[in-house]
Amino acid sequence: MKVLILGIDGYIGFPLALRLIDQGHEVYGADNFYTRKRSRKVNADSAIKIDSMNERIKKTGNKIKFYYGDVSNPKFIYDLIKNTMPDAIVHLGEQRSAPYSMISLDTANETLIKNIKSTMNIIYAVKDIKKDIHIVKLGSMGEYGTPNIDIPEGFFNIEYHGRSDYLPFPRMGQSWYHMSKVHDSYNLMLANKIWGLNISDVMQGVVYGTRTGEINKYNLNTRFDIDEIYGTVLNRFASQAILGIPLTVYGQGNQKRAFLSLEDSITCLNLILNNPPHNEYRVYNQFDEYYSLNYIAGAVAKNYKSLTGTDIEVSHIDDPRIESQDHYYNPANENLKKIGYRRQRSLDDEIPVILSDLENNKKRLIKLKDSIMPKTKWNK
Ligand code: USQ
Repeated sequence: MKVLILGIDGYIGFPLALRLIDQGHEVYGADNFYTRKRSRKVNADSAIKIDSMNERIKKTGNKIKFYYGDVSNPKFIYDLIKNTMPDAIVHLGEQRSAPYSMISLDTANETLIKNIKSTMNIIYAVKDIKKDIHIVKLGSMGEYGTPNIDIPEGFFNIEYHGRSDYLPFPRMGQSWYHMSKVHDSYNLMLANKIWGLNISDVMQGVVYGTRTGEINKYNLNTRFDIDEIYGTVLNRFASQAILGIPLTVYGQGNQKRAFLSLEDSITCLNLILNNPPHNEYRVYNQFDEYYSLNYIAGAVAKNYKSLTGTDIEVSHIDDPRIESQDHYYNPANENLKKIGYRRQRSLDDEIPVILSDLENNKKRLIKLKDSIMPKTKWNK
């Protein structure tokens, strides 16, 4: 397979590239190093040192062909697709932080406009240049919000006033970032309806972890963010434990979210690439299990205690976000199981590995300490 990864420098993009080259696929990648730059702008950085893209490519034996550019620029995307003529495009190249999108009108507009534009660029370029390309688009479980009913995979049967239909499930993102992904989903759905494009729309949960089999094999790290803007919850809790500061559960901690390890995320994307839809818009809810934030904090504290013998405090701080604190949550994830997904790494497999990797990077963590406490508030 010829695969073009947009956002190849990111947390998911780079390990996915390693998995694909290891399997003998032809890998092309694009990035404008936006996350590296934005992260420095908020006085943060990857807590685990990562190589430059040149170094990364060299260490893979020059198996990745890299293009520098911005996916929200239509000319860049058209030229890129004409030059590479891939079988599949994995679009991971969007602004990926919910807190970043909530800082100001500028960052909200930047997130909405750039994210929506990038997906539209891909839709039009694929339609105009090579209609059978499989578009794998990274969406978010957060597109659904937290409704008081079960969450299906994209669509559901509904009866209303005596009539019934199979309709898109309501999407209720809780940040401008999540809303940008909601708009992407509707745009992809329409692109399939009018031009028959082959689309896998991936509603991914919160990813945790520092490693995959190929990160170990090639000895090449992926970035790992722990700051209030780019760090996600479990990765942040693990770094707080290593720094000896109380874990920052926002609000009551009964909020439930869907989670999966980095290894499982890469395996799922690989399965999706190997099972392309034909003239279909297909939705996958990509997660392994769902947990409350209290459970996640407890799992980090428990693993920290068994590694070090030391207790770590779990604190409940004012929730900077507007989100339900205690709610029903029951999302489905059958579509990935149907194409062969089985969990490879559980929470208790992965947390000790994360803690040990972070312990080895403690000096970097100490430098990032000031970026941890949340400053971005939804209701400001
Ligand atoms: N949270 C805490 N303490 C923290 C950080 C977060 O309690 O120190 C809570 C948040 O309030 C939220 C939950 O943990 O309820 C998840 O927050 P997060 O920052 O880990 O994840 P989120 O902002 O939802 O976004 C992340 C990724 C995004 C992806 C999404 C999947 O940044 O790209 O789309 O996870 S999902 O959460 O399913 O929408």
